[in-house]
Amino acid sequence: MNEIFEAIKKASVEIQKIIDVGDTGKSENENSTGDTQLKLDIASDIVIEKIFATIPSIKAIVSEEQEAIVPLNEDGEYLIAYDPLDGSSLVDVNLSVGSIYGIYKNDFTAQNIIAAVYVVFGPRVEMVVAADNCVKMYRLFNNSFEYIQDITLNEKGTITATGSTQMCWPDHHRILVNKMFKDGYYLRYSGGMVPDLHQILLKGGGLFSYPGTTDKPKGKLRQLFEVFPFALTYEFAGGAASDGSKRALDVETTHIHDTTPCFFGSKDEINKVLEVYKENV
Ligand code: FDP
Repeated sequence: MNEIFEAIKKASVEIQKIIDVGDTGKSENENSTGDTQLKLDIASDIVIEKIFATIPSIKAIVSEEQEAIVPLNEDGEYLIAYDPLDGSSLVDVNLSVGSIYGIYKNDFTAQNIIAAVYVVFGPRVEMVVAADNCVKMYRLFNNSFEYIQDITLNEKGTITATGSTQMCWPDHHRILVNKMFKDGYYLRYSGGMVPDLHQILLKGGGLFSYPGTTDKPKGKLRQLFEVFPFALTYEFAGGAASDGSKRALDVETTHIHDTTPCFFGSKDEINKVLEVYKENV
């Protein structure tokens, strides 16, 4: 799998250059989930596909920005689902964005994800690799990624980050979040899944949630490109991930662009979610 991690590093160096100097405007296209694509989304997607196409061990890829699976090598062993530039609504205000990669075997299902990588493009570029039951962080220095540290979550954290608008939260979600504030949790939500989850991982723990809402009962975040890669990362870091009633990595996928409500955190916070949600899901 090392050649895949190396390919992601190479793509990330290119994407950083595109973010630095590229046009941050909207394109005229929509992706399969109905989001208007930015020119940067499309440019990043092209970079990744080109680089992955040179790796013989990759059987097929699917991008959050594309409708269908792209076959690459019949004899390849790995399948990759990726979101080339997540959090694109933050690009024009210069907040951090990121790329997310889920590496699967056999088929694109939660049971078959074996590794995950995300890259944060912030004041610094950091890459986090979840593989072989551990989570390792690297930082970009002069076009090369250097190992910085392993990441492990505490049993309980101090941060809460929750998506959508309160107007669309179900009552039990409001109860959960209010309880966390009463218990002293800090609100930390930038609106970018990658930096928000990265912050919780590096600060030892907490909860990131994107619940099912009145306007999006199945949540907003996509299973293959966003939820499963982070679920694996949180589990490998000693935390947990859920859809509100079960382990996120037990969620079934019927279509590559399926979404699911999702919760990622330290074990203590995920237990709180399950307690509050058990009466209501
Ligand atoms: P964005 O729409 O900017 O691409 O993946 C979608 C995402 O961002 C996540 O990065 C982020 O966590 C979430 O949507 C934010 O959604 P809300 O604005 O509804 O909270």
